[in-house]
Amino acid sequence: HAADAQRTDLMTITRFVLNEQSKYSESRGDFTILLSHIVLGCKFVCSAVNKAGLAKLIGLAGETNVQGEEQKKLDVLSNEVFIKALVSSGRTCILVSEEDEEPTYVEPSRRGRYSVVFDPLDGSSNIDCGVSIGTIFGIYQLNDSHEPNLEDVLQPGKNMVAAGYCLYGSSCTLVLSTGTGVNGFTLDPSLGEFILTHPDLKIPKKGKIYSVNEGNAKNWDGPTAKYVEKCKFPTDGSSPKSLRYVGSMVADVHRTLLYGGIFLYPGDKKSPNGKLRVLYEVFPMAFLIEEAGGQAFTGKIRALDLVPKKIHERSPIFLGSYDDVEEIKALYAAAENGG
Ligand code: P6P
Repeated sequence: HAADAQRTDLMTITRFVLNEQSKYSESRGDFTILLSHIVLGCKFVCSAVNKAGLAKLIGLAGETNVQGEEQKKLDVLSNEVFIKALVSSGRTCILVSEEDEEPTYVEPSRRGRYSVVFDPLDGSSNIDCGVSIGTIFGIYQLNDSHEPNLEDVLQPGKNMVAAGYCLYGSSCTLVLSTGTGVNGFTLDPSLGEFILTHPDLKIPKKGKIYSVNEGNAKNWDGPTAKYVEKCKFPTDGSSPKSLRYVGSMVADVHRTLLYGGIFLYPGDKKSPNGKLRVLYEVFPMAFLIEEAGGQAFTGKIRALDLVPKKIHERSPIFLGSYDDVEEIKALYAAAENGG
């Protein structure tokens, strides 16, 4: 009867989070309400992404975002859906989106205690060729009801109360942590519900995969170049690592979380801070990887200790299996000490 029990005992993401939050006596269900609106946004984007090719949603919207990249209609749509869903939850006060140059300050009558930083459709340059893309989000909580200001979101990632991503790939998978481990939920389209499919995810301590854009090798600094060289030509008699690089952060990080290994987006001579954004790419992924037992490093410090100065600032990032990140930390430390 175990199989029957499982089939009828559907652990949806809402039920899972309610169970988790009910452990905190002061919880009034606000976080659960906020999360249900994020989930609504993910369901909408999942549906739109799956129909994009048919609904001719692809193609340029003509506008450009803060990155100067041309926005695709799906970007614009996804951003609007998430902003509206988050405001209508009545639980947010500041929203920072990769698509908007300025933060959105929620008007007082609809304000709540949470700030959400998010990339509504990361990897969007891959939309037209059908490669997996995703939504990434991080959540900060204001600890009192002061007038929200930029300082409330220029916080180190370790102050986040939750983080997650939704991968729009062969299936639609939402991976979430509220600070007590990592859990994965897969959308069952027939129910329109995210069902718990990956309970208590832990990243392998060491992996056999490295994930980096080798096309930037010419500009890498010493420690990154040395590390990648060791992946390809190990000196300890071990086999070379495999290279897997999708070029869509959510896809590359999801594979790293499940299979182990290391994902690198280093800084280089051309872009000393790399390409990935601190608030809504580096922090949420670092939060999840650490909660799953891995590490996330900027080349100088623990990624979650970084204190951002601007909402769209970038940072180099090396994240993944504990032992693999430890190796590149040692190379940066040696370079620091003139090694
Ligand atoms: P590159 C996608 O545009 C993105 O922001 C991330 O999703 C991805 O990890 C990275 O850029 C890929 O960048 O320079 O390797 O194409």
